[in-house]
Amino acid sequence: MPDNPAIQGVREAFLAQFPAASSDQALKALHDAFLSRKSGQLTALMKTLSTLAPEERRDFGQAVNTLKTEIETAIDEKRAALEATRQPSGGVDVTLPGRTLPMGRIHPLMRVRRDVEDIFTHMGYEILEGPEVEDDFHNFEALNMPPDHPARDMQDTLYLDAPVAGGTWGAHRFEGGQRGTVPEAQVRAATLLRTHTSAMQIRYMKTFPPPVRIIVPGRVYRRDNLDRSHTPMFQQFEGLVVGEGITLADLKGTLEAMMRALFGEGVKVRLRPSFFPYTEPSAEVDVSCRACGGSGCGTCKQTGWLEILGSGMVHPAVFEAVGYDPDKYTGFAFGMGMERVAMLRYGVDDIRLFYENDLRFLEQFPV
Ligand code: 2NM
Repeated sequence: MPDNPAIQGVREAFLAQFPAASSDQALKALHDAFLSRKSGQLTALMKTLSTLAPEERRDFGQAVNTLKTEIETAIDEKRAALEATRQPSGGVDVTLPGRTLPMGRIHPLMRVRRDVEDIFTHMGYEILEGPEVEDDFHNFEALNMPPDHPARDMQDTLYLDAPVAGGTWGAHRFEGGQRGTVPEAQVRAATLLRTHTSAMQIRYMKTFPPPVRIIVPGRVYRRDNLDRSHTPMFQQFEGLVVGEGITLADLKGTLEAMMRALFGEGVKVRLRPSFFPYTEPSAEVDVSCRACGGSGCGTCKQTGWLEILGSGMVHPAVFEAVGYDPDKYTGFAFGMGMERVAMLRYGVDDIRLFYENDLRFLEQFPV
């Protein structure tokens, strides 16, 4: 009876389909096609038993059962083999090497900022930030810039609530208005985006007595259009030291220490006389050009020097505005743009690159 053509037919049909069944679903489908109670081919064969002569039934039944066992065993074994290749944690092969994720980097401006903060922390300074939205007193008035000072011009400062629409006050802008037409009370009530972090230094001096040793890093805003050397928002740090007997020599020594730490031991520093309303005397500070070593090149416009910051001895009027005794205390201050330092350090010739977040730019800096 093993040679029964009906049984042989079903067996061959199974053997033809079995090799292609290589998933749990395919094996289940195969099992159902041959063995399911309702529609399995083998079940159908079994149902023909009653149509056979009684003496044929035993052999036929045995042969069908043998095939049934063969099919079940084949399916079970393949299922077990599939299971064995599967990994324990839901199909994840934990022994495979991991995919490399792109590595984040420190932004060049933050690199500069951290370096400056380190330098001054080691010299005993406090690092603090302040509000970016300021008022007229802290940003201008207390810094010896009275209401008619040109730096308050609406051309330069981003006001959040301009005293008069169109801006008729300030030194240079007269849109149908007339200089000085805005009452001083309104000027003093203005809110604005700080144009320098000195505003926070005023807050600090109003709150704490000398001695003062602080660095204020942070975002500042100016009404500038974008070009390769201007952005309407940039970042600076300003330093302030106040005490008894602080001199210009202290300023110079501090600046030299900072420049050596930022640009290397060999850097030369020079002070040039300048003017700021909040310092007297005031000095602009140059460092020797690293691109040419001081002999003159395109970077330093053939001068051998690069302007890096502004500084000076704090003006007595500033001390008076914050309630410090100008006869007792002296101090120095400086202000420097983070972008400028980063551009010189890394040879970047367009400030906008720092704010575009183009990975092709950012990926060039160390992790
Ligand atoms: C500069 C240049 C010179 C400065 C002055 C003060 C304060 F609060 F003491 F008056 N803070 N920062 C200062 C002085 C800033 O930036 C170019």
